[in-house]
Amino acid sequence: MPAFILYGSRGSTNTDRVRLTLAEGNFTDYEIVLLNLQKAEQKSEEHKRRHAWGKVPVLTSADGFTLYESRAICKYLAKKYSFPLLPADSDVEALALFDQAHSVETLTFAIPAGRIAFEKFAKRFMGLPPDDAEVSDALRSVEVFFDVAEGLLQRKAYIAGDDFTLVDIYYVPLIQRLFACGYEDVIVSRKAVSAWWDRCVNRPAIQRVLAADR
Ligand SMILES: N[C@@H](CCC(=O)N[C@@H](CS)C(=O)NCC(=O)O)C(=O)O
Repeated sequence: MPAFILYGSRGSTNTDRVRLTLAEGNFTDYEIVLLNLQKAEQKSEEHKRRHAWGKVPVLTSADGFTLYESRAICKYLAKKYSFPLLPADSDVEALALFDQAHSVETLTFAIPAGRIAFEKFAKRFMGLPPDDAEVSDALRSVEVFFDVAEGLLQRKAYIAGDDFTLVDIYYVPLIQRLFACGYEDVIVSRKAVSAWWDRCVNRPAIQRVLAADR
């Protein structure tokens, strides 16, 4: 029996965040069950017992422990299986800087980047046109975000400090969406951001996941 089941869906950036974390931890003792979001399988009564809002990803372990929210799952996995993706518990300042970087990613980057991904990527599969005004507005926020990140990344190699951490992984799925939607300039036009992105995306574990999805 695998250590846990990961309920996810194909093309889900939130599921991919967890898959990338597992790949970085070199952890394979799990089963992935893919739900079809187009068929609203995530809203079934069975799945809503795992996730009250009927979303993916969700992790359920053999002993009945259930957890949703992609970043909470990633952090749980890193702690439980000692993936070298978090500062040491004894380094209170590094942990605080990790939490700071985590909040910035979730609240300042992922919200506008997620709006772009929804308008330009997800809506295609729903047969709906993008709302161009919504895309322009979100793109402006993402540009401003990376203007600031450019300054920070001139002084450190990774987003939370000198080491690659979970927070760097958190960015990968939505930056990939920006590339897929034709907005790669947001990254490649900024020297330090672009170098950071190359350092992250060229990691062997990340390359393995991306290659599997091609
Ligand atoms: N903040 C949540 C977001 C979860 C989420 O919105 N997942 C999407 C797939 S990427 C989903 O389940 N969408 C289907 C729905 O909302 O019904 C996380 O990080 O896990």
